[in-house]
Amino acid sequence: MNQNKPPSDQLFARPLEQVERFSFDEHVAGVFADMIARSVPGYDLTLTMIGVIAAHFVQEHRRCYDLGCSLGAATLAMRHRIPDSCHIVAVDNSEAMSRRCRENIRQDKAAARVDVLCADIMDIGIDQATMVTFNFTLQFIPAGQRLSVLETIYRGLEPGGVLILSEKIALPGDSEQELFETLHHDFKRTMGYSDLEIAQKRAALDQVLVPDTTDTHKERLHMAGFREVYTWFQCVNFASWLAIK
Ligand code: GEK
Repeated sequence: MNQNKPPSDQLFARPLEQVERFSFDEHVAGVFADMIARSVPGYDLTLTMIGVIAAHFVQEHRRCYDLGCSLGAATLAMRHRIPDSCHIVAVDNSEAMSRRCRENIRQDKAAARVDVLCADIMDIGIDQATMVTFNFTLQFIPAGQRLSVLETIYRGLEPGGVLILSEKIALPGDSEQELFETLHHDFKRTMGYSDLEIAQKRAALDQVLVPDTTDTHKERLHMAGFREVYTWFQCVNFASWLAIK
C-alpha cells in the first residue's frame, strides 16, 4: 500500500440537503483507507490476522480469494505472508475500488500473482481455493443471497481450506444492541468524526449495510457446509470468524 498518509474522509462533514444512499463510488474510494480505519474498531487487527492465518494455512502453489477487496488491504496482507508461487484473485464490483486496488498491487513488491476482477461476487466462480477472505463485505450482499454466496465459497474451497468472514454484527438483545451501538459511535467520535458525520453516514448506510447476529452467521456457515466455525475476534459490534471446510 501507499506509505503516505491516506486522504482524510470528510464526505459527511458538511450538512447535506439530502443524504444519498451510500455507494462505493469515486469519492468513497478516494478516502476509503482513512474511512474504514476510523469507522471499524479492530480493522487493522483483522488485516494483521488475515496475514497470520494465511501464513498458517496457505502452502506453495495454492489459490486465495479476497471478496470485496476495496483497495486491496486484505489482498496485500495475504500476499505478504504466502509463498511466491501462490495466486490471489481479488474481486470488487466497484470500478473506482478495483482500479485503485490494481494500482496498489502494482506498487507492491511482493511476488505472488494477483488478478483484480471488477465483478459481482454473486457472479464469479470460486475454484481450488485454500483461503477465502470476506472482510466486511457479506453485509452488503442482499440477505436472500448470502447463503448461496457462502455455498459457492464452500464448494470452491479445497478440503481443509479456510474462510475468514468479518462483519458488523447485530446484537441479540435490545440493551446490548443499544450499548454496543453507542460505544461504536463513541469510538468514531474518538477517531475524530463529528456527530453530524456519524448521523449522515448512518443514514446513507441504512438498508445498504444490513448486519446479522453472530448466531445467524454461524448457523448460515454451518448450513453452507463448514464443519468448524470459530469466533476469533469481536470488538463491540464487529466480529470475525474462521470457518474451516
Ligand atoms: C478491506 N475487504 O479493506 N460484489 C463485489 N464487491 C462488492 C459487492 C458485490 N456484490 N458488494 C459490495 N462490494 C475490504 C473492505 S468494504 C467494507 C471491504 C466496508 C464491495 C464494495 O465495492 C466495497 O469495496 C467492499 O465490498 C466493502 O479489508 O466499506 O465496510
